[in-house]
Amino acid sequence: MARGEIVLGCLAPHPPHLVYADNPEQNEPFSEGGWETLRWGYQRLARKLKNIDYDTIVIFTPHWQTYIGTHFLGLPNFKSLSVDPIFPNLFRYHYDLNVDVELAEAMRAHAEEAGIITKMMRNPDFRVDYGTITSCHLLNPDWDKQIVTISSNRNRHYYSVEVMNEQATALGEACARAVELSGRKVVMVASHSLSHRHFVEEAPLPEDMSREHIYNHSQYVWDMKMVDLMRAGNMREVIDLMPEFTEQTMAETEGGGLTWMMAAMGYPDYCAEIYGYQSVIGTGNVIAAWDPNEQSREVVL
Ligand code: 2X7
Ligand code: FE2
Repeated sequence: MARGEIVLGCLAPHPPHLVYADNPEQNEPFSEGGWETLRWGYQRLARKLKNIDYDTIVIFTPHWQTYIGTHFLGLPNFKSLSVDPIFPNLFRYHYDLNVDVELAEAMRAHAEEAGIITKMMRNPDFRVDYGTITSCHLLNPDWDKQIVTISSNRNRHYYSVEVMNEQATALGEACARAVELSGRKVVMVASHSLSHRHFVEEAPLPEDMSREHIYNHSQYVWDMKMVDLMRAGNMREVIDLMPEFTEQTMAETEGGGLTWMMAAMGYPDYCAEIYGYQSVIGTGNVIAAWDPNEQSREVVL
């Protein structure tokens, strides 16, 4: 069997607002649009993905929070209605997703070998989190690929951001070993925003773009520092700065997604493809991709 490989890594934020603004048939609420900078960026990245040969999307989500260990979806199919607990007015999405259980089990086994506490989620009534659904929908609206979803263990809250960074690194390395031995071609996805201070009052019309802006300037400056390092191909420094960035901007990197993905990909020293940056309810969101293949790597923005 040929060695498996990670063919692309994506930083894919998941505000449910983006699905709401797209009006896909799976989502019940209706919108007049909004957040086009991010949605058009996603559409461009989704077109790139259509031209890449891969088997499985492996996604790490901060909205499946587990307190004892790291969990993996462990049944071939999950189908239900996902209602966002904070934005039920925006997100009531009928999902039907297929899981690459073999790869999920291999990742779990490698993680266990590395000393990480793990569990497979085998409850058929388990409701898949909106982070997974939103990022997967926007990256692949056809839902024609299998998925592995990995939960976010709350290391940050039990211990510290530094411990989160170390644990997510070990998990990323274990997942990379599992991919190699599986023979699969995999797209990795870290599903989260960057800075994460946000407004606590919703505009009467959520998609009223005259109300949308970043929460504060220091949050913006931090986000741009991180995006500049991504553009420069300096992911080692991004991960080294992670504890400070996460603490100062309440960043959603606290779940470990970007650290996990960068560890799995060996800290790329080539330029990230940037597909767009925009705020959603004041949070900072960048869509970025790391393409190990020099022939298909692009300067997007
Ligand atoms: O989960 C989210 C998020 N990460 C960013 C913005 C808005 C809502 O939900
Ligand atoms: Fe989130």
